Amino acid sequence: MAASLPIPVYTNLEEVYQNLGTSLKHAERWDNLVREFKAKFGRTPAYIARAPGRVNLIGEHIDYSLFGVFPAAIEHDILIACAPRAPAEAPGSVVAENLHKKYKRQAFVPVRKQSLGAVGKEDVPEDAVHVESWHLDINQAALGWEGYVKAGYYGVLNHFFSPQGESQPVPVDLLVTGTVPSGSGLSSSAAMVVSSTLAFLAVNGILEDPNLAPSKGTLVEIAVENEKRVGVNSGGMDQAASVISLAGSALYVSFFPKLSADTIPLPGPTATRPSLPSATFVCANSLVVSDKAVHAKYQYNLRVVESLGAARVLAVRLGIKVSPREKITFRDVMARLMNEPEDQTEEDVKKVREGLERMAKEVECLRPEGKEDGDELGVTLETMIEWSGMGEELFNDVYLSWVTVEATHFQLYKRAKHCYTEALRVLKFRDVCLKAASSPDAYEGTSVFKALGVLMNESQESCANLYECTCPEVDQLTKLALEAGAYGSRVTGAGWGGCTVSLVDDSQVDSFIAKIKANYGPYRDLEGDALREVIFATKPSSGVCVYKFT
Ligand code: NG1
Ligand code: MG
Repeated sequence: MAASLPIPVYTNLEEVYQNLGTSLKHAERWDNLVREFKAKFGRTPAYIARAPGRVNLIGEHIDYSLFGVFPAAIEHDILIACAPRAPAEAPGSVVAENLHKKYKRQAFVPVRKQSLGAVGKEDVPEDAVHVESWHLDINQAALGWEGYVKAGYYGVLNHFFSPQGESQPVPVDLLVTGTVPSGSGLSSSAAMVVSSTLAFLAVNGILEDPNLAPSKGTLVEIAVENEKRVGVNSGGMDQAASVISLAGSALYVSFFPKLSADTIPLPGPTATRPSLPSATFVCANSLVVSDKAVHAKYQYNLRVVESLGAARVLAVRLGIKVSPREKITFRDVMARLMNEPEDQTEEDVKKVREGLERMAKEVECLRPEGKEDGDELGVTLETMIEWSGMGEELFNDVYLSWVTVEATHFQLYKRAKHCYTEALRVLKFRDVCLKAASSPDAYEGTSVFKALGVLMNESQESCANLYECTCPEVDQLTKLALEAGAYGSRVTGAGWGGCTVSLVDDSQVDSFIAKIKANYGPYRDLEGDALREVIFATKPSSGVCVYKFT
């Protein structure tokens, strides 16, 4: 199981590049980081922690309904060079620099704080005991770059250093550099939080202590927890992809009954079959910023509410038992109907597939009677509450008290239909990859890539029409991608802007990019590095690693 593997710590740079599955083209960036660290802090770093961004190949907006998704790490990453400072400094104090000129030097010191109950627990009872925990100020309203560094540090402090204990965190100098574009759906935030978590684990000797070193899976859990410190309640896909991925493979991440992840090789030439056809994923940024802080966050939360509301109504319609305050998910509804299939073994996955096929039909019961298409399918809040069988007060308390939702209509049918069909597409996509890996004869020319492309296009259509998480620019980019010869093209990440991902034959990548540049308005004036920043081919990269200077 990929999640139980240890986090790789290399002492030889050649091993790092090998692990990245790419050539020495990264060497210059790593050398430059070391040079700059020496110039700023007067000594060689002790470690460099690396965490990549990710592209989601298929499986959009279903992680919070507990269905498996299929991301891959990308070559773009965050690197953090770090070293301990003289122990006379305040325990755990940090001086953080960023190679990006826009981001200014920051210094901060974690403090011990008394709080009620355990850190992060809501609804603390009156008789809760006071506990001490480490605290760092993170201004969620005006989040600076160092907020992500602090978020990563948080979990390390509170998991590994008791505020009263004898062992103290070391003072640290660190230098950050990154190539993951922010606000583009490629998860720069997860890459920042994961690399920071990793840097603090390394510099405090935790990674090399056999009694303390967390597995990759534990690092994912800590990073998901840490990301909440910057105000995002994410599903875990981004952190799992950044941590667990292996070069050349995608990651099948499942969340039911708990988070687990398996690397799945993507079709392409292998050592024994070097002549097999090869295709590449190309990310193209729509340049519409997917602003999680304002518009997209509202849309995102509304989708979560619609999904939960639809799951509750579906459970009622299908006669499934739900306890009064339970936030039942689409996955739970199916699991109860089908006797708890868990996608852990291939046999289970088969059962899940059957379940999904059934659910794609069962959701028809969510259509308001007599109404056929378009927004007509939406229901008012009053109708949703009536259909849920819960009283208004209870419904508001369970489903609406944590979020601001001002929608006049809730699209129960469309969101449910997207979720179950998208989850099924993920399993089909996974199947195509597994078949290609076990029997290269399945290729027959480029049929493997065509099959993946069809699933990507169906996903795009569902995201655009059923989940309504795209925007005109994203839809236009995917259309242009197909015209430029892609096997398939779709929105990736939360949507409402951000990036698309297209599957393109290796031999056509350059002409593909040239065609998109010529036809997508916002790219027309971009050349050289500016163009390479917004549209680029990426082979699946490997997840985190740490380089230790000896
Ligand atoms: P992005 O916006 O790409 O980071 C978000 C969520 C994911 C998932 C996707 C939609 C966060 C940190 N991540 O991804 O968990 O729900 O949207 O598939 O919010
Ligand atoms: Mg993100």
